[in-house]
Amino acid sequence: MRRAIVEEHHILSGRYSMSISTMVRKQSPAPEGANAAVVSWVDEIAAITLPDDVVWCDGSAAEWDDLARGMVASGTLTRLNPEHRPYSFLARSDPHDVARVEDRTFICSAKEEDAGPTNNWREPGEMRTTLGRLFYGSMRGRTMYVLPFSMGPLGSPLAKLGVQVTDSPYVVASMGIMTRMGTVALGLFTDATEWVRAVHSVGAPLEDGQQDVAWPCNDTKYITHFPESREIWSFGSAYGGNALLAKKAFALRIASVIARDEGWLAEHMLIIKVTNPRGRVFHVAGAFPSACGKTNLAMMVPTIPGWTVETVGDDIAWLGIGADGRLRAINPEAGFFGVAPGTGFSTNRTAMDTIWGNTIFTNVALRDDGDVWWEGMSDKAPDHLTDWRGYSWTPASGRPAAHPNSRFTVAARQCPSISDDWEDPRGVVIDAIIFGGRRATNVPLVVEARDWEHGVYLGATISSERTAAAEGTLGELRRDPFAMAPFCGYNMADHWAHWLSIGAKLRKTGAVPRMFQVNWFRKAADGRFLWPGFGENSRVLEWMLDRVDGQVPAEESALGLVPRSSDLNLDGLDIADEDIAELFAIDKKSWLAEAESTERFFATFDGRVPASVQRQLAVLRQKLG
Ligand code: GTP
Ligand code: SPV
Ligand code: MN
Repeated sequence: MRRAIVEEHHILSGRYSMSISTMVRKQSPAPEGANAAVVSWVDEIAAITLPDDVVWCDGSAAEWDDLARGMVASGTLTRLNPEHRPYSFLARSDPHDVARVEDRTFICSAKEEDAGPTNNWREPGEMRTTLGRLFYGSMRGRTMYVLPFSMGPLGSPLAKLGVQVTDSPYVVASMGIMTRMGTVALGLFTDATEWVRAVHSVGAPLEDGQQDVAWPCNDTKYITHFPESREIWSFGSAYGGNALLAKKAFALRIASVIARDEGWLAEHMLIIKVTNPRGRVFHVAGAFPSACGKTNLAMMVPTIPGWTVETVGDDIAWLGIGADGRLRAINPEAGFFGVAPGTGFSTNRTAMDTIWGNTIFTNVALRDDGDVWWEGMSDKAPDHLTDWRGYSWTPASGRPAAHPNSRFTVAARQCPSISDDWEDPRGVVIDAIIFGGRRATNVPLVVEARDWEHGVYLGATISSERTAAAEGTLGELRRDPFAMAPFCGYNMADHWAHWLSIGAKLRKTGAVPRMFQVNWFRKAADGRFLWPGFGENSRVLEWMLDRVDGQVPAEESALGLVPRSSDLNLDGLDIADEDIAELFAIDKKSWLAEAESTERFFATFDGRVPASVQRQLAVLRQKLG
């Protein structure tokens, strides 16, 4: 792949005989002792992208400060008022670069069927040609930063190493928060290390003397993955998962393929530690599609007495079977890239306390006092703001002040609810797995799977209303199996088969976690949410974990096991009986239609859906009667 690109650019440039070193104007030497394979890869990429300079990042605070100062000088960042938000910055992106671009995200496996119908596949050779053209000289006039990083606690047997190069200082600063990056990671590379290579360019080379813009990017975008060679090439965007390649591109798309090959799971899941009033500790992993409540559940403050929830991770979990035969999980990330709108002291106090300082905010609104604001931070909007695009804003403006996908980037260690075991190199033992989605209708507040196979069916059939986390039509219902539709690097039906095989192994070791489906987002006919959500979701956690603990019986329904009406703890909650009934209502006609749609969805996999998953659909229809 890399060779193909190197040859391609030589052909394009007509400079076949020119040596690599003469093409990069200036190159800071690699740190002493840097792994030779990493060094030669960095040289190769520099020879393609032709940056003015190459800088190896050490991950130090001084380096971060320098970068931030540079970005303030160049207009990329605005320093927030330190009295309100110390050491914090606001970035305003290009208005066309505000979310993941799923239709520009490609899986370039050798075989098309290995990408499957939920991914955009491109023939690897064809994509190499395209990338060769795009990346040739794409970093001219800019600095190429080299970021060695570890996903997972340094040295954990479950962690994986990667190197990203990028020409965006904003990406460097963000990756410094989101991953364990720099000298500490570089020191872990050996000749035997299998590491992920990630190349990122904003695709905006600068001619000599050309004035830069605050947020360079390119209308042409390619977020490209080569699962077999564990490589990522991302062009044209500096936003979120498009550009922070350790996150979705590596820790999910590439890692899911590594996990399939090695017998573990890379999932779009939060991880929490929950302690019940009897002092029993549980760990729960939960898959919810983008902007459907992972960060909020990960940081929730229970409203019911005696329960505590602590945070292990808010977006990604790597799960494998431990030496003890149990399912164990690590959070491969070191920070949170959290949705700002809707985050306030009444909904997510823990997040508000986490982002007190040392935080990069992107596309939120700026208050006149130099602090930040977004919809949902407080009930009443300030009288005047500067909106996410830099325009003057008042409550009468009739448009959101913060972009709906505006985000905060902050270190996990700043989170007051961070769990003492969040960096346990062995991972935490998972007792329960939750699948959620954003469904105004049909899906009950909570359902327990009858067994692992049924749980896999529940995961496989998640549908959810589209959010602002990706470009697309808001609110449109879409299939998002395991909340992984945009993130599974291989055929989704094979992913279900892989889950079934993990379940079969766990059954042998006698330790199968319970599985549940939840929906915080069911709405009444008048459009309001039926369930108060946020901290009140602890009531649902209580029922689920009492089930795990063998404390309560459950009732059979067509969809799975549901709470007896007396078992869901509603003490102190002001909620109408009719709303509770509506939260658990199962409408036979809608569910038969849902089964119909599931059958059509399964048919898109050309016979690859595992028989056991197909069987669950037949069972559902039979139970609906
Ligand atoms: P990604 O980072 O995109 O993967 O999102 P996420 O799954 O972490 O979602 P997050 O917790 O950031 O929530 C997204 C939006 O849903 C925010 O605006 C939240 O305020 C809102 N939200 C989260 N939990 C609840 C809930 O229980 N009820 C309601 N009504 N809204 C919620
Ligand atoms: C998501 O969209 O699920 C996110 C944000 O967590 S991003 O990192 O942009 O993918
Ligand atoms: Mn996410």
